[in-house]
Amino acid sequence: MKSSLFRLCLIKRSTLLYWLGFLMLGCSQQEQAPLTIEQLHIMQIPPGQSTAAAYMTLKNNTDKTLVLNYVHSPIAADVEVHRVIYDQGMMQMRQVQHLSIDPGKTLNFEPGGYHLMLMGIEQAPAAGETFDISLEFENGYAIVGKAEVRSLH
Ligand SMILES: [Cu+2]
Repeated sequence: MKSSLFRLCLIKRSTLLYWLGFLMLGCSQQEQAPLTIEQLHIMQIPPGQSTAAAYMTLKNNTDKTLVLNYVHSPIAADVEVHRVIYDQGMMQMRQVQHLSIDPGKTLNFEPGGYHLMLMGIEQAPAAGETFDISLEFENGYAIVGKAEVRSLH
């Protein structure tokens, strides 16, 4: 009698641990990344061209302003944040030194607006290939995005 009661206790404890583990797993899966990069891509680079503009959707999931400090990619000598502006009807590109993204906000990098300017590309990736672009923020946060090379056709 005594031993069967003991066994019952053991079963209950293991069941409890099982459910606790399940709950903790559920929580960690729901935890959101501080930053989300979507649709990161460049258009296929024509022969002889060593620069390319990269586009993406960047979302700041934190409750703090994120300031982008440094961008780099193994395929480019240099990567700058640019913004297209119109000055007296003339289209110009300006470098943005410290791009900030407000808490909870989404920033679209798109033609005619913000873009990442990849310069000094020696070996242009082919359409369908992917390559890394790393983003580093003032608070020490860093993220690597996979950029897709989209076909011009
Ligand atoms: Cu540019």
